[in-house]
Amino acid sequence: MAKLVKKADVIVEVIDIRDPISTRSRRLEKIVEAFDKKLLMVLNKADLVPRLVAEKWKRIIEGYGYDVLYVSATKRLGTRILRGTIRWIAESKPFVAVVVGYPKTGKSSIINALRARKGASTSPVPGSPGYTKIHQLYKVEPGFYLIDTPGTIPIEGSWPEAIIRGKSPEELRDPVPPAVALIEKILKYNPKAFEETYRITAKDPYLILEKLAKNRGWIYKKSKEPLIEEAARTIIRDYHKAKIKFFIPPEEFLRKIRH
Ligand SMILES: Nc1nc2c(ncn2[C@@H]2O[C@H](COP(=O)(O)OP(=O)(O)OP(=O)(O)O)[C@@H](O)[C@H]2O)c(=O)[nH]1
Ligand SMILES: [Mg+2]
Repeated sequence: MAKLVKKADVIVEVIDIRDPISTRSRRLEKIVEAFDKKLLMVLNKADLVPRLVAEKWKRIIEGYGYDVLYVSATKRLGTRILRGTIRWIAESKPFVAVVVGYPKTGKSSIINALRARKGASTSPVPGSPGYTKIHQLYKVEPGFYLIDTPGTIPIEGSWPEAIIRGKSPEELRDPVPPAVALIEKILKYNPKAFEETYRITAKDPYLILEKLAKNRGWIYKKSKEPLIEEAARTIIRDYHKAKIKFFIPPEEFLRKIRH
């Protein structure tokens, strides 16, 4: 990561706006500061939160002295401004901006959105949909280059983000505990999240997993018990795919740091 930062003129850190504090990397930011590079923070998936919430998060992070934008890569909101801001921060051409961030925050989607005018192909690694595995250089326009990176920054702290972003859901040996923690977190901030996404009204995480498994027909052949592991993987996957709506209220963060 340090090598990559050293090579870049601008570092674009992609953060999931539903939970900016646990999806930003202080470690990355420190490396960027150590090399005295320019950093732009991009709060992505802004289509999933109310505009006012996006504005508040932007202001909070700006308060720490960073340049911040919020965008929706997939809905192409704010992406023109993003392109202009990267150009502006880089100051002169040619330049290379490297797009980094935790897995599944939407780095590749952002690059696609920035290159949209070219209508270019989107998948840098054929045969591995969704999972960026190599560093890939893209040209946005003459003199404006972007590097996509796999989500390989060491994931700091917080449970369950560290687990669910550390590996793909398929690779998790026991996906149930992190899924339960994720469900609890989501329910805390949006009690209707699972009703909205799966029409499941239950409020207990295990019941939600059971219901989802039953609804989808995932049951152990012999015991007829619901296959909650599969449901757990699905919820983690759908959370990454931004199918589950919730957000951490900025006010809660402000209250916490005041105490
Ligand atoms: N709703 C919504 N979904 C998004 C947005 N950006 C990305 N996604 C979804 O989030 C998931 C992950 O996006 P990617 O662009 O593959 O994320 P990434 O950071 O490149 O992932 P890795 O390369 O695996 O680390 C995909 O299912 C995207 O469709 C957004 O702005 N809004
Ligand atoms: Mg990617």
